Amino acid sequence: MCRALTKHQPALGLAAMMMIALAPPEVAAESPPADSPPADSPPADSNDPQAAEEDTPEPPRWSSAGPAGHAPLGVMGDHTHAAGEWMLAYSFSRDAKGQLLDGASRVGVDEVYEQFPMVPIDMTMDMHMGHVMYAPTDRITLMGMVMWMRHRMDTRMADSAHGDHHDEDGGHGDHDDHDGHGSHHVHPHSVSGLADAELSALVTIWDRNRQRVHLNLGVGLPTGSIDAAEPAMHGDGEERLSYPMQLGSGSWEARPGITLLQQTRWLSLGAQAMGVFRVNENSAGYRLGPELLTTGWAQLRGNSWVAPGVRLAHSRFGNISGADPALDPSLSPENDPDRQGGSRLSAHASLNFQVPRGPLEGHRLAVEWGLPVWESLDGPQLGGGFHLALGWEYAL
Ligand SMILES: [Cu+2]
Repeated sequence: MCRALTKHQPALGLAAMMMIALAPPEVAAESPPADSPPADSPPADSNDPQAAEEDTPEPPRWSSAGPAGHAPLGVMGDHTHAAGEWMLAYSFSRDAKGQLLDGASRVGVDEVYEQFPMVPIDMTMDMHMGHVMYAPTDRITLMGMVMWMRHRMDTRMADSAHGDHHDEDGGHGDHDDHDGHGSHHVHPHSVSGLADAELSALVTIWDRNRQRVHLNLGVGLPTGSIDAAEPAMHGDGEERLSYPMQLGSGSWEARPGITLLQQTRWLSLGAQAMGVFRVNENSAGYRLGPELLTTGWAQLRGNSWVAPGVRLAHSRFGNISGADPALDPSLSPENDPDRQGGSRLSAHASLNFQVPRGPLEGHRLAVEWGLPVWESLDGPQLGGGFHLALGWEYAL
């Protein structure tokens, strides 16, 4: 993990700069560098809220209370808990993709169908996630996440056979000679099951002046399947589904990150940078590329029931190293290890609700909706679409 962190030092440097940008000048001057190792115990002054509270009428510490105390739903590991607190959460999310991109340019299905006998047209990823947090101390919060996913994809393929439409008429892309209806059809694929689970520790390294910084030290567990298949369309046996359809990475993963939080009277602000690094090659002979996710958000405080927010998220994901021998890259771009990477900037709008009193006091509901605003993909690859998430959270 240390090597991974060093490799992505620019991202952590960016995160540290964002933290300094968020901080008032006099505080920035005395801020420790973001990568300094956590001390054995928090500084005495930040550990004694009463002493600090006497200086200023407003609570000087960052607080997770209220609907803006949790980030927009799409940010994981955004907040920590006080010693002894548990949190249970469930969320459902849907990510849809429906546009073929090559680089930043859109490409038509017909165009890609001239190169590949099987072309992805759209994809839907549904996720049900259960999520537990527990804080053994004020400084450390532990988190576990379990996910169940369903992936669906529609592909255009030749009517004649799986991957041999060129042979039918003896020419490349000669389906255009037909009237466009007889030569191909849309075939739905679907797979569901457990995805990769995550265990992580959130370690607070800075907590004063309504600013908080914590490290996200996560491990991804290879609980999701990487050999999902469907019955072969011609002949007996099964055909393995493409890389994006698989539910897991098959590798152990290091997921280091850093989260910066700040509150003002009217705003809750945050930024997070996180990496996903696959440590080992999986049993199918490949390793998914590294991912680097950075996001920043702002939410309105001031209402005890609801906090609207906006969020920008950037992700950079690498191509696959190695290859699954069961996937033929000439059949579909989804089977090609070198057509999986890219970057994406997306914009999200969110609403967080919390019940401030009564029998349901403390229950939180959240919704987030987002769209990609810029994408560049090693394509042809599916992009576009939307993200929608609904969630419930309860701390006890
Ligand atoms: Cu929590």
